[in-house]
Amino acid sequence: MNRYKIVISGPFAAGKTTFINTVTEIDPVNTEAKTTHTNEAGIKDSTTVAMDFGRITLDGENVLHIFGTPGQFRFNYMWSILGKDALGIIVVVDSGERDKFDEARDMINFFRVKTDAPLVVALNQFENKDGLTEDEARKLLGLPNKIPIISCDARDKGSVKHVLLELLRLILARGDTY
Ligand SMILES: Nc1nc2c(ncn2[C@@H]2O[C@H](COP(=O)(O)OP(=O)(O)OP(=O)(O)O)[C@@H](O)[C@H]2O)c(=O)[nH]1
Ligand SMILES: [Mg+2]
Repeated sequence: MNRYKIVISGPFAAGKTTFINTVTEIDPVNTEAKTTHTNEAGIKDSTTVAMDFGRITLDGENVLHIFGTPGQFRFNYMWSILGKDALGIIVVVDSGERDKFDEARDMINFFRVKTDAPLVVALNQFENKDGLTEDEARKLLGLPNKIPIISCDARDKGSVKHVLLELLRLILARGDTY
Protein backbone atom coordinates (compact mmCIF):
# COMPACT_ATOMS: atom_id res chain seq x y z
CA MET A 1 0.00 0.00 0.00
CA ASN A 2 1.40 3.40 -0.96
CA ARG A 3 0.57 6.09 1.59
CA TYR A 4 0.82 9.71 0.60
CA LYS A 5 1.06 12.25 3.39
CA ILE A 6 -0.43 15.54 2.29
CA VAL A 7 -0.59 18.71 4.37
CA ILE A 8 -3.26 21.38 4.03
CA SER A 9 -2.22 24.77 5.34
CA GLY A 10 -3.13 28.41 4.85
CA PRO A 11 -4.25 31.50 6.80
CA PHE A 12 -6.98 31.67 9.44
CA ALA A 13 -10.46 30.84 8.11
CA ALA A 14 -9.26 30.09 4.57
CA GLY A 15 -11.30 26.87 4.51
CA LYS A 16 -8.67 24.21 5.42
CA THR A 17 -10.86 22.18 7.78
CA THR A 18 -13.78 22.41 5.35
CA PHE A 19 -11.50 21.23 2.52
CA ILE A 20 -10.53 18.08 4.45
CA ASN A 21 -13.97 17.34 5.85
CA THR A 22 -15.44 17.56 2.34
CA VAL A 23 -13.35 14.72 0.93
CA THR A 24 -12.44 12.41 3.79
CA GLU A 25 -13.89 8.89 3.69
CA ILE A 26 -13.49 8.38 7.45
CA ASP A 27 -14.91 10.57 10.20
CA PRO A 28 -12.36 13.37 10.28
CA VAL A 29 -10.28 14.12 13.33
CA ASN A 30 -10.76 17.82 14.05
CA THR A 31 -9.39 19.85 16.96
CA GLU A 32 -11.64 22.89 17.02
CA ALA A 33 -11.62 25.23 20.02
CA LYS A 34 -13.73 28.30 20.62
CA THR A 35 -12.18 31.44 19.12
CA THR A 36 -11.16 33.80 21.91
CA HIS A 37 -9.58 36.85 20.25
CA THR A 38 -12.34 39.30 19.39
CA ASN A 39 -11.21 39.89 15.81
CA GLU A 40 -11.23 36.14 15.16
CA ALA A 41 -14.45 35.42 17.05
CA GLY A 42 -16.14 37.96 14.79
CA ILE A 43 -15.28 35.80 11.78
CA LYS A 44 -16.15 32.36 13.13
CA ASP A 45 -16.91 30.58 16.40
CA SER A 46 -14.17 27.97 16.39
CA THR A 47 -10.68 27.45 15.05
CA THR A 48 -8.28 24.55 14.54
CA VAL A 49 -5.74 24.52 17.38
CA ALA A 50 -3.73 21.37 16.62
CA MET A 51 -4.67 19.50 13.46
CA ASP A 52 -7.27 17.96 11.20
CA PHE A 53 -6.93 14.48 9.78
CA GLY A 54 -8.75 12.74 6.96
CA ARG A 55 -8.14 9.84 4.61
CA ILE A 56 -8.99 8.97 1.01
CA THR A 57 -8.39 5.61 -0.61
CA LEU A 58 -7.61 6.16 -4.26
CA ASP A 59 -7.54 2.50 -5.25
CA GLY A 60 -6.37 -0.84 -3.80
CA GLU A 61 -2.80 0.40 -3.69
CA ASN A 62 -2.86 4.11 -2.92
CA VAL A 63 -4.20 6.04 0.03
CA LEU A 64 -3.91 9.74 0.89
CA HIS A 65 -3.44 10.75 4.53
CA ILE A 66 -4.47 14.37 4.76
CA PHE A 67 -3.30 16.52 7.66
CA GLY A 68 -4.64 20.04 8.20
CA THR A 69 -2.72 22.68 10.14
CA PRO A 70 -4.00 25.52 12.31
CA GLY A 71 -4.02 28.81 10.43
CA GLN A 72 -2.89 31.15 13.13
CA PHE A 73 0.74 32.13 13.49
CA ARG A 74 0.76 31.48 17.22
CA PHE A 75 0.23 27.78 16.45
CA ASN A 76 3.00 27.69 13.86
CA TYR A 77 4.97 25.01 15.73
CA MET A 78 2.30 22.64 14.36
CA TRP A 79 3.16 23.64 10.79
CA SER A 80 6.64 22.10 11.23
CA ILE A 81 5.39 19.04 13.10
CA LEU A 82 2.71 18.24 10.55
CA GLY A 83 4.86 19.24 7.60
CA LYS A 84 7.54 16.66 8.46
CA ASP A 85 7.82 14.01 5.72
CA ALA A 86 4.89 15.46 3.80
CA LEU A 87 4.97 14.46 0.15
CA GLY A 88 2.88 17.39 -0.91
CA ILE A 89 1.52 20.66 0.46
CA ILE A 90 -1.68 22.51 -0.37
CA VAL A 91 -1.97 26.11 0.80
CA VAL A 92 -5.61 27.19 0.89
CA VAL A 93 -6.17 30.91 0.33
CA ASP A 94 -9.50 32.74 0.57
CA SER A 95 -9.70 34.49 -2.80
CA GLY A 96 -11.66 37.40 -1.32
CA GLU A 97 -9.40 38.21 1.64
CA ARG A 98 -6.78 40.45 0.06
CA ASP A 99 -5.49 41.38 3.53
CA LYS A 100 -4.47 37.77 4.11
CA PHE A 101 -2.32 37.43 1.01
CA ASP A 102 0.88 38.58 2.72
CA GLU A 103 0.32 35.95 5.36
CA ALA A 104 -0.41 33.33 2.71
CA ARG A 105 2.82 34.23 0.93
CA ASP A 106 4.76 33.82 4.20
CA MET A 107 3.18 30.39 4.72
CA ILE A 108 4.04 29.30 1.18
CA ASN A 109 7.62 30.40 1.75
CA PHE A 110 7.68 28.66 5.14
CA PHE A 111 6.90 25.32 3.47
CA ARG A 112 9.16 25.93 0.49
CA VAL A 113 12.09 26.44 2.86
CA LYS A 114 11.16 23.43 5.05
CA THR A 115 10.59 20.96 2.24
CA ASP A 116 11.10 20.48 -1.46
CA ALA A 117 7.78 18.59 -1.70
CA PRO A 118 5.47 19.88 -4.44
CA LEU A 119 3.12 22.67 -3.42
CA VAL A 120 -0.21 23.72 -4.91
CA VAL A 121 -2.25 26.81 -4.00
CA ALA A 122 -6.02 26.20 -3.67
CA LEU A 123 -7.79 29.50 -4.24
CA ASN A 124 -11.01 29.08 -2.27
CA GLN A 125 -13.82 30.98 -3.99
CA PHE A 126 -16.35 31.98 -1.37
CA GLU A 127 -19.32 32.75 -3.61
CA ASN A 128 -20.53 35.79 -1.68
CA LYS A 129 -17.24 37.65 -1.94
CA ASP A 130 -15.59 39.37 -4.83
CA GLY A 131 -12.73 36.89 -5.18
CA LEU A 132 -9.50 37.34 -7.11
CA THR A 133 -8.87 35.30 -10.24
CA GLU A 134 -6.02 32.82 -10.36
CA ASP A 135 -3.84 35.27 -12.32
CA GLU A 136 -4.53 38.15 -9.94
CA ALA A 137 -3.84 35.97 -6.92
CA ARG A 138 -0.63 34.62 -8.47
CA LYS A 139 0.61 38.16 -8.95
CA LEU A 140 -0.31 39.23 -5.41
CA LEU A 141 1.36 36.15 -3.94
CA GLY A 142 4.45 36.57 -6.12
CA LEU A 143 4.04 32.90 -7.01
CA PRO A 144 6.54 31.37 -9.45
CA ASN A 145 5.00 29.75 -12.54
CA LYS A 146 6.02 26.25 -11.50
CA ILE A 147 3.61 26.40 -8.51
CA PRO A 148 0.04 25.70 -9.71
CA ILE A 149 -2.80 27.84 -8.41
CA ILE A 150 -6.27 26.33 -8.77
CA SER A 151 -9.63 27.89 -7.94
CA CYS A 152 -11.80 25.64 -5.82
CA ASP A 153 -14.84 25.50 -3.57
CA ALA A 154 -13.77 23.83 -0.32
CA ARG A 155 -17.32 22.56 0.22
CA ASP A 156 -17.47 20.76 -3.11
CA LYS A 157 -16.07 17.24 -3.26
CA GLY A 158 -15.29 17.25 -6.98
CA SER A 159 -13.54 20.57 -6.69
CA VAL A 160 -11.39 19.48 -3.74
CA LYS A 161 -10.53 16.21 -5.49
CA HIS A 162 -9.43 18.16 -8.54
CA VAL A 163 -6.88 20.08 -6.42
CA LEU A 164 -5.69 16.87 -4.72
CA LEU A 165 -5.24 15.12 -8.07
CA GLU A 166 -3.18 18.00 -9.40
CA LEU A 167 -0.90 17.70 -6.35
CA LEU A 168 -0.78 13.93 -6.71
CA ARG A 169 0.27 14.28 -10.31
CA LEU A 170 3.26 16.37 -9.19
CA ILE A 171 4.09 13.88 -6.40
CA LEU A 172 3.90 10.88 -8.73
CA ALA A 173 6.18 12.64 -11.18
CA ARG A 174 8.80 12.43 -8.39
CA GLY A 175 7.95 8.84 -7.38
CA ASP A 176 7.91 9.32 -3.57
CA THR A 177 5.81 7.57 -0.90
CA TYR A 178 6.33 7.53 2.86
N1 LIG B 1 -19.37 30.39 1.46
C1 LIG B 1 -18.32 29.61 1.64
N2 LIG B 1 -17.99 29.31 2.89
C2 LIG B 1 -16.92 28.52 3.10
C3 LIG B 1 -16.11 28.01 2.04
N3 LIG B 1 -15.10 27.29 2.57
C4 LIG B 1 -15.25 27.35 3.91
N4 LIG B 1 -16.36 28.08 4.22
C5 LIG B 1 -16.84 28.42 5.56
O1 LIG B 1 -15.87 29.31 6.09
C6 LIG B 1 -15.62 29.05 7.45
C7 LIG B 1 -14.16 28.78 7.67
O2 LIG B 1 -13.84 27.50 7.28
P1 LIG B 1 -12.81 26.54 8.06
O3 LIG B 1 -12.77 25.31 7.20
O4 LIG B 1 -13.09 26.38 9.49
O5 LIG B 1 -11.47 27.36 7.91
P2 LIG B 1 -10.01 26.97 8.44
O6 LIG B 1 -9.07 27.43 7.39
O7 LIG B 1 -9.95 25.55 8.83
O8 LIG B 1 -9.89 27.91 9.70
P3 LIG B 1 -8.84 27.85 10.93
O9 LIG B 1 -8.56 26.43 11.23
O10 LIG B 1 -9.54 28.54 12.04
O11 LIG B 1 -7.64 28.62 10.46
C8 LIG B 1 -16.55 27.89 7.81
O12 LIG B 1 -17.70 28.45 8.41
C9 LIG B 1 -16.89 27.24 6.48
O13 LIG B 1 -18.18 26.64 6.46
C10 LIG B 1 -16.50 28.35 0.70
O14 LIG B 1 -15.89 27.97 -0.28
N5 LIG B 1 -17.62 29.15 0.56
MG1 LIG C 1 -9.34 24.71 10.56
